[in-house]
Formats: sequence, structure tokens, C-alpha cells
Amino acid sequence: MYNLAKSEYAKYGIDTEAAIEKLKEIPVSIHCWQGDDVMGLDGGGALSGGIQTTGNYPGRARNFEELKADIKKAFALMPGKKRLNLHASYAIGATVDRDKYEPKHFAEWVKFAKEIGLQGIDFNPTMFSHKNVKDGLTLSSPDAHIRKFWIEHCKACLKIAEYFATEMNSHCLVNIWIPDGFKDVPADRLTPRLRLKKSLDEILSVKYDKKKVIVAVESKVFGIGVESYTVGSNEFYQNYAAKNGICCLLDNGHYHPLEYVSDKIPALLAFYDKVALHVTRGVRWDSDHVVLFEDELKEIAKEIVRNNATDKALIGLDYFDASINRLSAWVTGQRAMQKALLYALLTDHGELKELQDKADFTTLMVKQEEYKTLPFGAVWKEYLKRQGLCDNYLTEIKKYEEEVLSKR
Ligand code: RNT
Ligand code: ZN
Repeated sequence: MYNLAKSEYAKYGIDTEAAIEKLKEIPVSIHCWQGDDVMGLDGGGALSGGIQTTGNYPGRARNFEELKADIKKAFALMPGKKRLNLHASYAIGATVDRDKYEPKHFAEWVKFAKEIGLQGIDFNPTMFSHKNVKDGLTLSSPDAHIRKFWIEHCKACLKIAEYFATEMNSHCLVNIWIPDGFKDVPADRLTPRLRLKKSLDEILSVKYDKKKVIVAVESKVFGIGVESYTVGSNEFYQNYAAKNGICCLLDNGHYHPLEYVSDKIPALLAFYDKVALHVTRGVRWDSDHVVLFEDELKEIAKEIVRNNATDKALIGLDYFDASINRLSAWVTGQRAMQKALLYALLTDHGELKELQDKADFTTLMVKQEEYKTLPFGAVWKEYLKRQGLCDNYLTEIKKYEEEVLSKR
């Protein structure tokens, strides 16, 4: 099947071998928080901040050992280069609060990441699920003590990120997302943003190695219970990032459902050296469903591939489904991302761009339709085979569920 597919693609001027080789090298950063419904390991308890996992599928990882075991199992079923995306709330054995976290609280994660052969570690300050989220606010709080606590937390995270980068010999993306906002019509939309701006300035005033640590800010349109106003909005962060030489992170659940992140990627590529992504799947809203091989995902992958941005786009996953087997959720989403990248690599973008420039929109449309029925599946299977994997990961996961998860 693969050989037939190879010759079929060759007729379109596409080299399947080159596509497979390239795909192997594109890293995807996989979020640790799918494994435990974003609970974390530092005793935060209930999830807060306007995000929510729904479902109560048995077998959730309840501690570090279980989470490591699940990550190990799930990651082994994922093809390609993998990074681990950690939240600060996954600190190990910390007896201090989040403002005083240190690299040593994450040393076990580094050991583990090396042990399972990951390319790098990315990091996120955790500014939710904590008592110092006061009246729903963190870095934009009117209370100076609250702001200070979270500023110190972010500064600590920059240090930890530098440690990750040094240990893993690969950059570390530090993504700043805060839940700050209001449920109902605010009386002042500006002052909280000015406070956030000042807090960010303070965080970024610490010295950190910019080659090792890439700082990003993640905007959002609304959250649960925070429907009317979000301090860290898209315009706020894009301007902040541009003026301060940091990076934007686009989460495709964080815009109006009729807005597309695939279109925002090239807009940012015109101005930024890097664009970070949280790939998710919003169903009617920012629902964080498991990523599937769907049209918008394909468009996102196309924008990365056809703009030669595989080094510029920092691809991370962000979803959490507690209604199905959590390992299956992990693997399905990561494979969908890889499929979309392969699909984009198996396209002659040069030819299509030329058709656009010649205004031959008839041929462009027909060609794009033709691509959709080329034997993509055979190339995907071959890629998996070369990665020592097969299409069927469910049998393995079901076995793990029976032997491990069901006993929890
Ligand atoms: C929330 C943001 C944020 C979180 C994670 C857990 O809407 O998407 O990225 O999902 O940090
Ligand atoms: Zn996100």
C-alpha cells in the first residue's frame, strides 16, 4: 500500500519519504495535565480559574508515581519528537508556597524526562487553583500583596525554566496565562489591564537567558464565571508581546468560534520570530475537547508547514477530557496533530501558491479537492511502522486500563 501511495503522490510532485523524514523532527509539547484532570500535585485541590474538566472516568492519576506511569505508557504510543509541558502545580515534595518554588522541586521531572527520551520541557506558572487567587484575580489584582505573590511565582518559574533548558539542552517555553476577569459588566476595564502590564514588566525585569527561555503570554476571550471581561485579552497581550519582545501564545479555544487561529498564525509570523500554540478543540465554546484530525487542525498545520515555520511555531497541546480513558485522550490528540502535520507535508504548496498568484482560483480549488482523496492513510501507516508503532493503540490502552487503571 505504501509503495502505491508513494507513486501516487509522486505524480503530484510530492516526495513521501521527505515528508516522513521531516515529520519525525517536528516536536510536539504534550501537556501533563490531561493525566489528572488539571488537578496538579501541590495540593491545590479543586480546579478553579474558569476552566473545567467534565466527566468522571475511572483511573485518574492521583499522585506523581501514577502520573509518571501513565505518561510513560501514553508517550510510548505517540510517534515523533516529544516534549513535556508541565505546570508549576506539578512541583514535587515542595513544603514552600508557589512563590518560592525552586528547580529542586522539579528535579524528579527532569530525571523522568531524560529517562523516557524527551526532547525538552516547557513550563507554565500556575495562577489558578490556589488561595491567592483573590476575587478571581492574580497579576491584575488591586491587592498589592496578591500581585506580589504571583509576580514572585512567575519569577521563580523563569528560574526553573532556565534549569529545564540547561538540563535538557533545549529551550523552555514559559507560558503565562491568568484567569483574571469578571462575570458581569465591569466598572473599569482599563485599570486591571494597567496593573497586569506593570506586573508583567516586573516579572520580565529579572535577568534570564533569552536563548534558553522563551516567554509567551496567552490571551483568552472568556472563562466559566468570567464571561463579561478578561483582563488578558488578545489585543492587550499582542501589543504587550510586540512592545516587550516576548511571544504570543494562541490557544484555538480562546477566540470567537468563527475566528480561526490558522489565520492568525501567518499574521503573527509577519512580525514575530516565534508563535506558540495551544492546540485544542473547542466545541461551541472553549470546551477543551480532545484534538481530532479535523479541518481547522489541518489548516493550522498547513500554515506551519507552508510558511516554513516548523521551527518558529512552538506546538503544544491543551485539552482535558475526563469522560474517556485519559491515555487514549492523550494519544488520540497527539496523533491527530501529527497526522495534520503529515497531511500538510504531503502537499505541493509551491504549486498552490503559484495558482493563487496567477489568480487561477478554478484550478486551485480543484487541486485542493484532489489532495483530499490521495492515499494519505497508507503514508501515515508507514510512518507509524517506521516509528515502531501501529494504528491500533487502543488494545494496549485497554490492557493498561484493565491491569493498572481499574485498580486505582
Ligand atoms: C485556560 C488556558 C490554559 C490552561 C492550562 C491548564 O483557558 O487554555 O492554557 O488550559 O494552562
Ligand atoms: Zn491554553
